[in-house]
Amino acid sequence: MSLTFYFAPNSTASTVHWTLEELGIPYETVRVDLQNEADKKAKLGSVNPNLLVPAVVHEGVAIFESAAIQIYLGETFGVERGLYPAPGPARGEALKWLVWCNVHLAEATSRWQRNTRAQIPVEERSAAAAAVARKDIDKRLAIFEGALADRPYALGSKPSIVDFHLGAAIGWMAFSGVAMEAFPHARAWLERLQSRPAFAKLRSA
Ligand SMILES: N[C@@H](CCC(=O)N[C@@H](CS)C(=O)NCC(=O)O)C(=O)O
Repeated sequence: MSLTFYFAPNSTASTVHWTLEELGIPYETVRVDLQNEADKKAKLGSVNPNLLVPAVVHEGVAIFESAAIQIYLGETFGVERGLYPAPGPARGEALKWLVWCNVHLAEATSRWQRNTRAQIPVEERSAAAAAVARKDIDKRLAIFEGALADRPYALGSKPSIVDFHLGAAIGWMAFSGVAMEAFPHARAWLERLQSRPAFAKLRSA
């Protein structure tokens, strides 16, 4: 089995990194310097034409887009390890949250970043757009907060790849200054997840 993981620390790749650590499968890493165009082209050029991390190459096949990678890892390795549901309604719920995270939650997050990050030229940023995006993040976090009202993890009583994916994304948001006080269930969920040994491994990568 050969699996190579292309990543940068503190990036969207942390979603997949968390899953790989929790699965406990062997993998090699290629660390990409996202500030260095030549490094991105050299390492990602043949793997992800978007030149973005994460990407994986499994048995010679390149897969990009974090949600697609999580679904693939879940189906291939996660079901037998109890970290991803077998086909059926629970699988549907897993897919729902993975896609929601990347399409709906990430949309507001990237709008917020786009209008606040110091790397973006000031004339291309809008304080008004940033404020709208920030409110949208809270509205979307409230949806996940509601889902956690009767369960400790996204799919029920046990943690799954869905939690590692959302945990990395929402953990990054909290780290970037999104206050979690209004979302007590999500905050407690995040604390539970971040106490896992796999999370410590991401932080030292
Ligand atoms: N939709 C993609 C987003 C990936 C993405 O935006 N990755 C960022 C890091 S957080 C990246 O590689 N950026 C490099 C660049 O913009 O040059 C996914 O979920 O995999």
